[in-house]
Amino acid sequence: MTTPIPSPPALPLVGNLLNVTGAQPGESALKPFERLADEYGPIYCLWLGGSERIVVANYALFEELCDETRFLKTAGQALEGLNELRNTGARGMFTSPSEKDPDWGQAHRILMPAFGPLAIRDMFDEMHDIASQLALKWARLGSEYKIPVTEDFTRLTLDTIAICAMDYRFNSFYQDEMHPFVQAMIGVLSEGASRLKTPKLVQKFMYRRNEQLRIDSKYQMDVAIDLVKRRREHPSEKKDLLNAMIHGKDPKTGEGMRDDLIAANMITFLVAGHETTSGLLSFAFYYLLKNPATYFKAQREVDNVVGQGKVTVDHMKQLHYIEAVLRETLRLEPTAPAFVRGPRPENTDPFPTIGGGKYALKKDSQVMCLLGKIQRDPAVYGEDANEFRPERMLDEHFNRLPKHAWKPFGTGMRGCIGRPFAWQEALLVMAILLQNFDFRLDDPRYDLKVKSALTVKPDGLFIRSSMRAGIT
Ligand code: MNH
Repeated sequence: MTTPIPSPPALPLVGNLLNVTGAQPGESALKPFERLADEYGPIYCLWLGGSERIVVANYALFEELCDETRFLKTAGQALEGLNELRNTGARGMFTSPSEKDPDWGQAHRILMPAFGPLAIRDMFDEMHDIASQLALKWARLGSEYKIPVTEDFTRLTLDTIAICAMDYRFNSFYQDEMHPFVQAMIGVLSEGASRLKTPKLVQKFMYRRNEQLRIDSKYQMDVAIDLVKRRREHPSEKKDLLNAMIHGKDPKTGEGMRDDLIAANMITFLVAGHETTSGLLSFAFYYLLKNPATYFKAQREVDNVVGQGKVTVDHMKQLHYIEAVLRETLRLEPTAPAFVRGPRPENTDPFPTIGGGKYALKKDSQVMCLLGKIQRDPAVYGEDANEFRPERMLDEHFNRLPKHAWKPFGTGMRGCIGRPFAWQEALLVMAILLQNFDFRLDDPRYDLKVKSALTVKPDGLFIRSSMRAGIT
């Protein structure tokens, strides 16, 4: 016998929409979902946009969902929505609805080595180049400059992924106006975020916004296709993601990728590869500056490991405390704050369940995993689960956590392909900045406020820097 999944009362037409749209300014868009978990428990069910959506908010249930023999990434409608936004038949890896999709399989097999440890190591010098531009900017502007942390980190991560992926310089540090491609990308992303809150029927009548969306997404795709064509006409030896896609052959079929698929994936990397990492760096600075003991430990580690010389790729694996800081930051503030799992379609069990058989699911159930709750589960992290304590993420503890207790990069076959990329970039930037500057909050009373689009970032966070003595 199964138990019904708890559910807040739904209204006619809008279902539970009003239960989940109540985020206050400064709160994550997922905060209302977290409050519902406090009220209804670690699993509950909502009626949204004409379909059922189950939400899971503790570790025990999440652990079951991570079992790849029973569950997999699904989000049929939501992912198709994102594809429609891009206005292209070709799907990038992220928005592919299924690992059975041949385009996903091909891209996955061709790109795995291009995102592997050796390839990422080769990208270090370019990452260093962009990180130095940021350090130079902050040095030149001096302590009078009220650093808009998130904006400057977004310039950094965007320029980094663009140069590493396709040898293109946005030069975001040298202009106030964002590059037109970036403006189009932001247009598509923010429209996508606001659509999550708008009923489908209403969307149909937003003529002006729909037209702008069409223009932005077409522009994005045109630029990306053009980049592919130009690279084909003017080949280069560079080991970047674009060349990996242009020259790579699928080991399974022997085939190469189509141009529209290369373009769609290029856009995917630019989007998926910058907001999340920028949020990570911004939150890390917030937590370090709010917890000075951790800040000094991190700074001391950089002084011990790197000293006053150039930060090199071999330093990266020695920055254990900073690595723990980044892990703890993503535990508390997973910048991609949720993902969706569902029963494996090929499973023969016609009655999938969750909760050790307690709750019945449907074959096509979509279960949203609320990382912000799961990664703060006191059953795993103890009573101080809400506190920033990087020590608990040092290797000796981290490696002993339950297998799925830390999943900011997703899980299973469809987990984040860019994780080694993001990790190297974040470690490098932390090292360069802590080595060269002392930082403080612009307003010591600032308490964390967040802004969500498709990802989550701090809102209104400003810091000040001063050059450290003895360092040029
Ligand atoms: Mn990334 C998938 C988080 C950096 C490219 N990424 C995912 C998923 C999460 C995620 C979570 C799984 C989503 C789901 O199950 O629906 N990603 C992050 C975070 C960071 C990040 C928190 C940085 C911090 N991601 C990057 C970078 C790139 C990238 C950098 C590219 C350069 N991510 C991807 C791609 C996928 C993905 C591509 C889809 C992989 C697949 O479906 O096979």
